[in-house]
Amino acid sequence: MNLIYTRTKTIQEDKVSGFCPGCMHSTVIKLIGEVIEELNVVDKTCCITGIGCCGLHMDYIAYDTITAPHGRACAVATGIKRTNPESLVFTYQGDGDLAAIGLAETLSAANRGENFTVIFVNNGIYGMTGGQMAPTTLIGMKASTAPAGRNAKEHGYPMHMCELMNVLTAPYYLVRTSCNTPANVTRTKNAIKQAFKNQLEGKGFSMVEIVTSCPTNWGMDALSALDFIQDKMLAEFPLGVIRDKSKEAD
Ligand SMILES: Cc1ncc(C[n+]2csc(CCOP(=O)(O)OP(=O)(O)O)c2C)c(N)n1
Repeated sequence: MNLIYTRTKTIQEDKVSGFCPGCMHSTVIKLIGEVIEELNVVDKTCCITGIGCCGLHMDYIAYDTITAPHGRACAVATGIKRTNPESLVFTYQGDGDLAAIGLAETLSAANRGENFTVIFVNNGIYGMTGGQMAPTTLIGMKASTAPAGRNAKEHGYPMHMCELMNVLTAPYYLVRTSCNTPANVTRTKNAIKQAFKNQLEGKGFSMVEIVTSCPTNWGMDALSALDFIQDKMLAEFPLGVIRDKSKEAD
């Protein structure tokens, strides 16, 4: 029999994922691991995780991780990358971590054009703490802190992080993908690989925003959550390359 797939060695075999059914953190972690392995940089990779479900994978991956205080992943990554310029450094953050408590650190690192990669897992809600409203929660979407649904007058509008960064001069590569279909999973892997390659070539700051689901806190089963991504999340957060400086004329 031909071997057509093997599990990435960056995920330890004897550990079991603690993610809820339908949670896409495990998909994204697998993709990151495959890319790290394909680029042959397992031994020089350091992941800075945010606080939240996004940090749960640190127990079962085979490359180095550091957990930053809530929201401070980009500040910690700045220090790690500047002192270890040969390492592949990336942050792995949820929307609460990256766009709420960590907004200043995130935008400041992007504005400085730090040479690391941000993997931003946007599930539209605070996952770990029980479904509080995040900056990316959709209008009308219920959250434990907005039981009647988000309304713009009281809570403001969903925040588009790629577009916000796109007004800054420094960022090199800004892309939004999803994992709701097999084709989008492949696109996400390609985007992560491109972002990591940019860093290894010293090009500066890249962010891959991945629109995902949180079936548990959305109050849905995993399949309904896929429909919700397609119909609602992607209407608010359109997929595509927002900036790619490698394609710009000199
Ligand atoms: C300074 C601080 N404030 C609040 C918390 C509580 N807290 C833990 S995780 C979390 C939200 C995480 O949500 P998100 O970043 O969207 O990640 P997810 O769990 O959805 O992956 C919060 C508010 C904390 N740990 N530290």
